[in-house]
Amino acid sequence: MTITITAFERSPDGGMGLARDTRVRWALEEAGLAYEVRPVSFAAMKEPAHLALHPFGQIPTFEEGDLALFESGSIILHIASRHPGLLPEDENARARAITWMFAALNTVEPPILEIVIAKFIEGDKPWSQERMPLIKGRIRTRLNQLSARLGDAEWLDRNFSAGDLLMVSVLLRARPSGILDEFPSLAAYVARGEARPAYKRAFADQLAFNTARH
Ligand code: GTB
Repeated sequence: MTITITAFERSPDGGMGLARDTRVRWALEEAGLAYEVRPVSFAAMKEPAHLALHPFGQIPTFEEGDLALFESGSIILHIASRHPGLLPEDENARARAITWMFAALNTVEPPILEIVIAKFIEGDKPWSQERMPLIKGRIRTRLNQLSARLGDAEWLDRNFSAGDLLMVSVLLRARPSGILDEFPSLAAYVARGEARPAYKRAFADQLAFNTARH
């Protein structure tokens, strides 16, 4: 059965890989699965056909046969649960890897998203600059804690897992602000993720997609 995901017709980041289809592409590449990408415009995202797939009118979505999913974390958990390479066999190690997936999405990504919102959506508001130190402080707290836990390990829990895939994807969104580079061990962790052949393929494909004519 063909796997089809959706992505921005043209990502506002011009192919920097920061939109959430990149993490799904990466998981599919790690699992060795072929897939197709359907571009969706901002207008089409809010139309009934896309809303039937994604109730919040966003990307990415995932379709395979009768199954349609939204939410990048759920899509990656689905891929990782059915294909080897992204979750350990051992039950407890698997539960810990899934815990890191949730930690990436629920604990580390929210403060990082705040800075993106403050810069790009609320940048013209009079209070935007005043909020910046607070937002940066919250990000630094999380990255301090994460870097303390990672220590000098290669990955968060022994072998690379979907937990690392999501954590690296989330941390990448902190790089444009310069905050990631304040934490050399996390910057090196992200670089290890980016060096994986599956990530490189996913990144190159999204870049080509975002610079192509559809
Ligand atoms: N929780 C959902 C998930 O994990 O799948 C969040 C999905 C989401 O936020 N999708 C965004 C979207 O469709 C794209 S990724 N937005 C359109 C809308 O809501 O109308 C967020 C994103 C957008 C742009 C950049 N960028 O240009 O750098 C990066 C990330």
